[in-house]
Amino acid sequence: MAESLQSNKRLPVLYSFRRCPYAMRARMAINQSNKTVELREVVLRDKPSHMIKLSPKATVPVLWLENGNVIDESLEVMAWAADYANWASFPLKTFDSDLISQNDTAFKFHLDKYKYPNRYPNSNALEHREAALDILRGIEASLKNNWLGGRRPSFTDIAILPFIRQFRGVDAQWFDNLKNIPKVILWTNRFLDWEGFKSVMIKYPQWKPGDSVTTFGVTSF
Ligand SMILES: N[C@@H](CCC(=O)N[C@@H](CS)C(=O)NCC(=O)O)C(=O)O
Repeated sequence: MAESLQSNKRLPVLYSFRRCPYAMRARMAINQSNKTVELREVVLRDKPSHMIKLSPKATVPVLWLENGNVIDESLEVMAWAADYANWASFPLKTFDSDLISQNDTAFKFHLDKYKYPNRYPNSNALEHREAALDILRGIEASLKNNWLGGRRPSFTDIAILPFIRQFRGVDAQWFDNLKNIPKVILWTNRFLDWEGFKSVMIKYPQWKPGDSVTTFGVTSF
């Protein structure tokens, strides 16, 4: 690895934040592809000026490609990674755009109001929990196998499960004992146990300019 770093060619750089669900899905997709990136762990209240220069909207993840192009939407980072995926064993391309956009709009909306009641004093957290649960009841009906895409985690699973993990995390005991979404409960817990998830949750210190390169990606599975 040291040799390639000494050459002129640098790796693509991923600005990421460990606990961000958008960054998680980007990291999982990269980890399931045959790509390697340089990981730069961001602290949201102290973002690197280089990241903001690349992407003034200043959300993570941000991917800075070798050719200078910038990808600053997590689904697009996933799509970039998926082009290089090992299709034979990983159906990363299985893509349910309706489920993903429902997740990124309605589910995320209700999740935030349930998870952060202090930020939304005029909202009723439990009403939003119920609305989010209603969405999960719909997913319950779509879950025919261990994963939405079949026997292995698909693009769609990876795109939405980090958010369902957050929903569960507010009150895991309540979630795990819900009676009407048994498949969703098993699916969410299967995700938490999945090596492809656990391996992207390793902790890294905050990146600072001048730090040595932290490589990320290319796992065998
Ligand atoms: N649509 C963006 C959303 C990314 C996003 O909102 N990330 C959050 C962290 S989870 C963020 O960076 N927020 C900026 C901040 O908190 O300063 C994507 O999919 O990449």
